[in-house]
Amino acid sequence: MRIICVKQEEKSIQLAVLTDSAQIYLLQYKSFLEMMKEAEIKNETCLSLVQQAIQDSLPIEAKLEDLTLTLPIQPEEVWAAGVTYIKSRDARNLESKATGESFYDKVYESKRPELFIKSTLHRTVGPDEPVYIRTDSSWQIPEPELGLVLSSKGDIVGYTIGNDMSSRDIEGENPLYLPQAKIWKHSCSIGPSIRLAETVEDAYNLDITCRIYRNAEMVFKGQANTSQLKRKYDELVSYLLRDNVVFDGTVLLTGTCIVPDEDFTLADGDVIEIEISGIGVLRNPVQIEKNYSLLN
Ligand code: DO4
Ligand code: MG
Repeated sequence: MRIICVKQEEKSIQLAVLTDSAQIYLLQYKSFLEMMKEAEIKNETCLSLVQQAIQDSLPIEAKLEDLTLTLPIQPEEVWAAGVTYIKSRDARNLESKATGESFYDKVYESKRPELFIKSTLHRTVGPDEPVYIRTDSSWQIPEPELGLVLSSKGDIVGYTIGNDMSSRDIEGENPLYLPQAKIWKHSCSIGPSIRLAETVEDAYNLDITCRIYRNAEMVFKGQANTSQLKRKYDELVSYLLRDNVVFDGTVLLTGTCIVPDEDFTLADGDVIEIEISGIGVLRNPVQIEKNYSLLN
């Protein structure tokens, strides 16, 4: 059972459910957050609200491909975990030209995970919206990641796909530059759906595929599986909750397990596709923002 958000005329949005048999039912909620609130008030799960709604209505005629989807949730904050897969640890060591035991080696093994704030709602885009590349970086990649959709108490209510767009040269130059290597306008995308947690059989066995196209030709393809994750989701969430304020609908990205080759950098006009089994395909074109301001 997947929740999508459909863009309708006059820019209004409508929540809907996509069943495993590809039927689409409109829900009475304007947003995932509104549905979460109602589930909390009624002391029910989002799944039971959705099941009741399906029972009481008929699917719409339109197919998924006929609809314009938008962000499936409007998260106030998107957080991310780092160096949770061996692939990421090795990539960080390479880009920072680490010699001997590095901070990345240490954090991969440490009890405390690396967590950082990745994005806010206004920096985050949904399916088919452009992600931007920085104008002051010459080594940029998408990071395909499984996203946990959380309640304010830290319950995992669903799973989505996230793209943690990253600048490898800025990150590699100095780890203190991490916020600049990770956060800028349109540097994060989320979607296309949220699979409700109760409908995921095994969240540690999800295939992740990333494809990048340039002039309609595939220039990169990488595949991995969440079984390769070094940590547990609850462990990441428990550190996020420590002495913190977590909003309903916070998305926590769980780290990248796919990294393009060393000589690859994104270019204006590329198209990124990230697919996770049971969630869908998050597709975003890559752009340089037209009205950027570079001060020096
Ligand atoms: O330490 C840098 C960030 C790593 C990251 O974003 C990841 O592993 O996905
Ligand atoms: Mg990442």
